[in-house]
Amino acid sequence: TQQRGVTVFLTGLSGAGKSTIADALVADLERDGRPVTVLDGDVVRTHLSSELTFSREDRDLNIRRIGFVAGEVVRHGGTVLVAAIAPYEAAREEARALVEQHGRFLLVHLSTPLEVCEGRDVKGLYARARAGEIPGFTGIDDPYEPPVRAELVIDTSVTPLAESVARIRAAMDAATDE
Ligand code: GGZ
Repeated sequence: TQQRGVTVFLTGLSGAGKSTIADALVADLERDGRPVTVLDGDVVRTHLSSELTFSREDRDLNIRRIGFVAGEVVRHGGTVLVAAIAPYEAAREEARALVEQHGRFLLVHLSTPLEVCEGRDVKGLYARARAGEIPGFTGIDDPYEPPVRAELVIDTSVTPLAESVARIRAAMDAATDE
């Protein structure tokens, strides 16, 4: 029988480690000959959601679109990796519902503290947000609602990358075996 599709949804602040873990997980999956569709917030906002702002309504629409695409891929047994801030609980649960019609959904909360994300400031966005140049920046003057029911919670300031990847792989294997 065809393997059951699965979506791994990485949620967390900017700089929490979503893209880093996504890249490492993709390499790990492809080493095992398992193709994966990546829906990264940054990339989705270039190709699928280019007209959207960072208002609550637009963030929610962005996550709804991601959930729809993920559901379509999972429907055919595919593997999807989402990396998006997705700050609102209701939108994440909508995405879960869209995917769970067709397969498994694993919400992974990257709980890396704001202080650490801001300290990393890879793209200098937090500095710009603090300076008032990016109004409505998540964690600064826009909310992030911590997930109520995440399958995994990983703080990347204390968990090595290889361990994060291994924990997610184990959860994926358990989910698709059932
Ligand atoms: C949060 C913002 C904002 C605001 C631009 N708030 O770390 P990055 O830079 O490279 O990735 C972030 C990305 C967030 O897009 P998402 O699609 O994941 O967000 S959501 O799920 O809320 O729709 C960040 C950048 O866009 N960025 N302005 N105001 N992040």
